[in-house]
Amino acid sequence: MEKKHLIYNPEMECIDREKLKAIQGQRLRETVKLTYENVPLFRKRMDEKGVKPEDIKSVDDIVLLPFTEKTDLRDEFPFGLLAAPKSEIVRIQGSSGTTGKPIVSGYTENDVEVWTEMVARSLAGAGCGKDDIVQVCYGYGLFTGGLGAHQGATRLGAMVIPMSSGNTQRQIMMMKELGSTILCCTPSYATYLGETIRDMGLDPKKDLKLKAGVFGAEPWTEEMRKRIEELLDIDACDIYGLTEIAGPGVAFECLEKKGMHVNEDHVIPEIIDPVTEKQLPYETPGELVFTTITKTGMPMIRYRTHDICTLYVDKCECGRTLVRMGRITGRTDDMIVIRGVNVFPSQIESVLVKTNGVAPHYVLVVDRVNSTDTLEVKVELTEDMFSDTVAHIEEVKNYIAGEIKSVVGVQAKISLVPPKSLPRSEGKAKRVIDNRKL
Ligand code: DLL
Repeated sequence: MEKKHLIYNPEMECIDREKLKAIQGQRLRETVKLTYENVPLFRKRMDEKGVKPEDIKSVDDIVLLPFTEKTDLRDEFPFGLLAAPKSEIVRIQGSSGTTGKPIVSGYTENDVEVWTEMVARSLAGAGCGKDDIVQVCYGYGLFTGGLGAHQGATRLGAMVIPMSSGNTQRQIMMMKELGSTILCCTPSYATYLGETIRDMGLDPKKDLKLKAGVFGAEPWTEEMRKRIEELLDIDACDIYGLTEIAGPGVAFECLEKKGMHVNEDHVIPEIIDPVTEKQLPYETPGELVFTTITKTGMPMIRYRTHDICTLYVDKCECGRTLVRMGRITGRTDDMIVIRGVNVFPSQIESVLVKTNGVAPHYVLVVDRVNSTDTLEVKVELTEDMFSDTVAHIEEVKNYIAGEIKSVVGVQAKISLVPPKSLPRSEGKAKRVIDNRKL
């Protein structure tokens, strides 16, 4: 059957690529000037490289610019990277699961507008319009998922049900009673919802009105897509984003489901070799780097996402000319995403080194049980503690679980193992065993 494609902003989404390049060049020049004049760290880096804003003449000159890293956001926390006066910032959003200083980004009214448009495009890509009922089960709060999807759906004139995350029975009841047609949540939660719906004896074809889902915030696979589509009888589309750039909507899939269109009139994507830091051509996998070209609050120049993927430039059947990014196939750092929460092994290590009775030898085992990500922390006891009472060992276990929950934001199973029982490696320690099939 011929697919009907809804395009929110055809003028931009289907733009001639030469015209797009010219717009990108102009916007890049403005962003570099704004950032150079207002962000001391960026000015210092540019000066060190001997590059002046005037040297940036077209989008191809982007390679002259310095990179920005997540650590820069931490070091400059909270407002050091703002290019606008604090009084112009109307929203703070933050990233999940970071220790101590979180990653936060400040958005001006303009930035919220840009982001809203990007999500509106994304939801339209999955077939959402004014008559739809959008159930948002991404968390509302600092995390960009809930508010982001909410804003985009509102922009389309759809009816929004701001459920936020959790409370599965209630989600299903509302979905059924209100007749939700579009579902927004993480792919793992979509699977769980689907399985629960089936366990309850409901038949999505008869009992629900869902037609599509917009799922992201964590890596997923084609197999998961098939499973979700079967369980819920819907089209499942991928959506990508990150707090530092604009939350969900940086890139989105249309109903062709052949990769996510990057909103290139707002962000310039690049793929680089993570070691040499050289730009790579289309269709070559590498690390994804973004430069924002319409943001005014906290613009990001060549922000290294550490996500690995491939960009494709061939035209999509839907008519959009924007490049598409394939699925995220891994990361160049050691970050893992557990139930949508970004977790770094170093955060867990920071808890373990402060705990009496355990040695800093540990392994994190990540798995997916009944569609839910699980985390097991295996850590070695010290010789002294190994011969201690069972009650005392249990106390240590509970303490570690509590600390990890509060620092990382994820419930973990703690397994205390005998001294020297975990494998030692000669090179870089392998801290993470990810058994999820990605
Ligand atoms: O996860 C924003 C978002 C919300 C995207 C809702 C989509 C839907 P952060 O919490 O800052 O922002 O985490 C960003 O999550 O660098 C990726 O590693 C991962 N990620 C996000 N979307 C996808 C996706 C939100 N579709 C980090 N596929 C990113 C794979 C994803 N990984």
